[in-house]
Amino acid sequence: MNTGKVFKGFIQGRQKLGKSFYIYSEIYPIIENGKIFGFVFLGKKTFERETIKEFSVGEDLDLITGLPNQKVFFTTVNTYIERHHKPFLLMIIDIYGFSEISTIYGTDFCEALLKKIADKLKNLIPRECFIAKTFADEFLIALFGFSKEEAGFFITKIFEEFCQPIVIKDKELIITLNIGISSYPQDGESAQNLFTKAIISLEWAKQNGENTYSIYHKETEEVIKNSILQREKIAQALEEKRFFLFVQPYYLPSNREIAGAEILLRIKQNENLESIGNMIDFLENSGLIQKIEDYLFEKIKKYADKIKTPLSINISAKSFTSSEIFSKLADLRKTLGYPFVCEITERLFLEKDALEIIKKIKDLDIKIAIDDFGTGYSSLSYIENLPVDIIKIDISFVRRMLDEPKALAIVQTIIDLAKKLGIKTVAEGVENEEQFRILRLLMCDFVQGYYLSEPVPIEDFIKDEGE
Ligand code: G
Ligand code: MN
Repeated sequence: MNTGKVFKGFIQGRQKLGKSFYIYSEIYPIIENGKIFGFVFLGKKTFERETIKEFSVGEDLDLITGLPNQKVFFTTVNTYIERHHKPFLLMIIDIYGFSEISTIYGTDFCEALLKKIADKLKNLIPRECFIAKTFADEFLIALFGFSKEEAGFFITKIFEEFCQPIVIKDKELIITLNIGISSYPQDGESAQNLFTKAIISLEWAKQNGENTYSIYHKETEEVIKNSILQREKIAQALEEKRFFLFVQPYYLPSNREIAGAEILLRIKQNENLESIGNMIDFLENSGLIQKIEDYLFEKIKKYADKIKTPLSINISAKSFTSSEIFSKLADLRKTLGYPFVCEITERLFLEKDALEIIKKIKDLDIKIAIDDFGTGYSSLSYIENLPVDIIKIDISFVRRMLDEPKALAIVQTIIDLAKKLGIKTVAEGVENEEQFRILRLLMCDFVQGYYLSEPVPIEDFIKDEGE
């Protein structure tokens, strides 16, 4: 007979009156001819909560919540697989924006929060199931006996429970979650495999916003793997400072003089330069956009006294959900010394406090341009009520306006309307002489596009300006 320890640590129990107790336990499988045919439980002693810390050295238990850790979870799950071969679900629950909560409220608060969450989850899970915690902010649950079809019931219960605010030190907080799920035996044959699949599902859920869950599907794996690769690629590019500032001017149609210049970021990948424009959704959802904007602001400040042309800077609508952006913009405004333009897309108008945000930017003496106008959530009430300075007519209208009368009518109407409202217009993506001439006839205030200049490295732009 051969025995190997499966679990060593504390199991929490609850008395009828609600007082917790702990049992120090060791669980040994009894293995014969390579097969487990039973377990030996060694319950040693009960402890008060206060004394538990001395014993839980972190080897098997999570020090904050007292739950078993990931290692124990894996062993328990693998043992269940070996012993029962029965279906179950592996679930990872992640707290949305935990690092922000930790920045705002501090470590003590977060430890208390994790304990409360652990308690809530413990009360929710069926008795025969197993809960543990990773070293990060995720909880692991093995729903023994559950199939994919039965997952919905349990998930609903979790989301319902977490609609209630959690109270810590007089503060009320509603936290949101993401859940990733994989199932045995379809998605993997070991705890480790199932964990990887659940992580993939969790990533998928995270990309769909707060309070979402995802059950593993082979088809989503490719998408998620790509986005994980992409995130690593971008994080690495940031680390290695492979982001470069490019500048694309916009011009006065009357004399083709430069009126301003838009800053665009490019990532260098094996000698190729990639725009970040098509990754915005991804960058926003992965939280990388903040890091990139910080980098951008620092770089612009470095060049501030060398550039004579007024600058336009693209800012993601998501950035305005945190108030930090306003101090960053104020700082940049001070360094540049003139009212630069902040380009935002119509997505910002989906924020419930869009008006507040726009006013705050204007209060910093910064101009506002609506980028890619006409493709998102354009509404006449926005341009009537919001103090917008510039409208950038989207490239898709400019590209089609010579062939499609409707596109031309839209371009003309945007220009006329803007003029009546005292808003300037920039036509994006002007690629040829004909488009340029039409826009000049329509009295578009500024034009931008490959016809006049492609984006150029900022160093070259500065050099040209100096000549
Ligand atoms: O979303 P925003 O409008 O900021 O995106 C600008 C992007 O448009 C840049 O990546 C830039 O390279 C690209 N761009 C600029 N001018 C032209 C143009 O004339 N034609 C095309 N196809 N793209 C352009
Ligand atoms: Mn832009």
